[in-house]
Amino acid sequence: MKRLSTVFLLLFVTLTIAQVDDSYVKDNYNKTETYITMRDGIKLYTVIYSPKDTSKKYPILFQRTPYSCRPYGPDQYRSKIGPNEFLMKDGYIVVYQDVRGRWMSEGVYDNMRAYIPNKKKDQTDEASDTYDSIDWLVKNVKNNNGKVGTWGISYPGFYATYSLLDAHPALKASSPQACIGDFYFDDFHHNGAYFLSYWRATAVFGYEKTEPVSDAWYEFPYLGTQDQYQFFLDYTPISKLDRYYKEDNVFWQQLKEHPNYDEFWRSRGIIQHLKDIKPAVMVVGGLFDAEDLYGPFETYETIEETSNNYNTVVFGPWSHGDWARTNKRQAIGNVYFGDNISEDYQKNVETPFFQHFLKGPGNGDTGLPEAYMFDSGSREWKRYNEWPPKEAKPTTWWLQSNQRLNKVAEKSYTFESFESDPKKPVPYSEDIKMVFTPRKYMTDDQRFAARRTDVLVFESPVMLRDMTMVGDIIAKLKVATTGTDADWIVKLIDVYPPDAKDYEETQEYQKMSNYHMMVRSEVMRGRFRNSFSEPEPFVPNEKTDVTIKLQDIHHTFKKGHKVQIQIQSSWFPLIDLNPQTFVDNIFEAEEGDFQKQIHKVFNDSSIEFSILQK
Ligand code: PG9
Repeated sequence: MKRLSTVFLLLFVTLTIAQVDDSYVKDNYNKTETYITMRDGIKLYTVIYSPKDTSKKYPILFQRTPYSCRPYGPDQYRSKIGPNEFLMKDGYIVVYQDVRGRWMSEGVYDNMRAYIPNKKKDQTDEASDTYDSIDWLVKNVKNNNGKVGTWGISYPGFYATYSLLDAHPALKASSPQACIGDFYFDDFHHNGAYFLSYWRATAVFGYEKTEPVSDAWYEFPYLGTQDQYQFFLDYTPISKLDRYYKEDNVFWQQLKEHPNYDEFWRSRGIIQHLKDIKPAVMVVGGLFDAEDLYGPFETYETIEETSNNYNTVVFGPWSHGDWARTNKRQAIGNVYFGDNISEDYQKNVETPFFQHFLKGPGNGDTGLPEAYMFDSGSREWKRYNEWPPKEAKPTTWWLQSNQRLNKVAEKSYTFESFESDPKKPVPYSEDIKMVFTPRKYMTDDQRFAARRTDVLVFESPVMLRDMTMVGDIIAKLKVATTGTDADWIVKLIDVYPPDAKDYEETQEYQKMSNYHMMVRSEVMRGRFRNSFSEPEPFVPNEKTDVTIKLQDIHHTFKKGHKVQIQIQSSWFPLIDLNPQTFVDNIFEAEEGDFQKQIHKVFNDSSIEFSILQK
């Protein structure tokens, strides 16, 4: 009986602490709701949380979002505000704003609205909306110290990047995190392949609203199954999905009408505009972020090339947005990376960054490194003076015959071949789950794929010593197909040794012994091999170059592990099916276009990467 009462007491105390945390904002901040008028008269809903202690001045932390500033209403408070709890308790004026055309704001939404350089007086974009908002905030919000920081994860990260363009002079620091750079290379597409796994999410940005709304005006279709592989196979050709998303889903129509990298997508990419950036920037991303990897790496690297501002980068063992959570154990799927990784980052990296530039000297002496990178193989953080490290040594390995991965090119080479059947595509995951957006596959075991006859496996000998791979990876494939179109997927895998121990997170009937951990993966839709805007068919049976860049990694392949490359031509339903017959627009392909084909990968194909020698 005694034990039971102890359990109840513990439960009561825990709940009380949780409630204290939940009321922290209401107890320490005042909430003000207002509309800020933009230069063209459109009013944007803005909510301001100001510290109740008015004895001092505070910087403003500002987030613009398409995902709503909920909860709306004077007496409804968020349980947490700002990038993390340390900053929340350190005291800032925290401001959220519904971007133009979303939720309680007026105006018409435009997905990834294109930036307009040298805007005329009545022209607006997200840069002018941010400028006008910051200008109003610093002039009208009581007790602000005249300094503003912006931050956001994913789409809000895109708006944080946008705040750097035509930046207001009060903007001193910005942290774009998992920031979308370009919807043709982030989220909805990778290198021309449509991410079918995002299909349900199209609803979020598909429907236009005509007046301010405080509740969602869109809904997700009920699909009646969690078996996404079978569901999307049954809805191939992809035009069958029009049954669910009709003409009123504007974004679905745009995706179908723009299969190539045309002006519609190119104009919406923000990377091209990142020049002569003035505010301090700290880009943050997850090494296993399934949604936005291109964006944060390209944002950091482009600003590094084009600007002289304080510009740093942080990549941890995180999937999308993990760094903003407070999970004690940091794990992704079956793979555990360590304890308190996100909290340590929030306390010792993110908070000092904003404190320095918004409350402190702001001279750049933050004590933080240029690049703070987690090694997903050795499970440790490393500090670098540049990214990628200049001491990294370029290396080439070859996809040799009898499926070996080797440092030496063969004198004479042949090819490996496989039959690619659109009726039985290679799954991207073994999970039976209708995802909203993909996540877990980024570290999943790839043995299920290795055992298929339509997946080629090239494997190194057992590593005799640790080898740290840093930066991006370039797969230079030499291929041929009996068809006139094909997708090429390259997966870099860390093969664990037989004695690897399971983690708490390792799922039932899964073993870390010989685990084939996905480290990085990427697709190239073959029609775009020479140009993303001008697709080209393959000439059947003609040896052809297909080069694929895999996004940066920071991973030690430890002694006793092996390096493995897998190559396949479908990845379903992460991406849509390539009919393997060249058609103008795959969104309009018909049943008869989907044909089995034989693909070849020649053994003078190679993988280029960089390593840090011990
Ligand atoms: N980049 C993420 C996303 C965008 C659009 C649809 C679904 C997800 C994000 O903003 O979280």
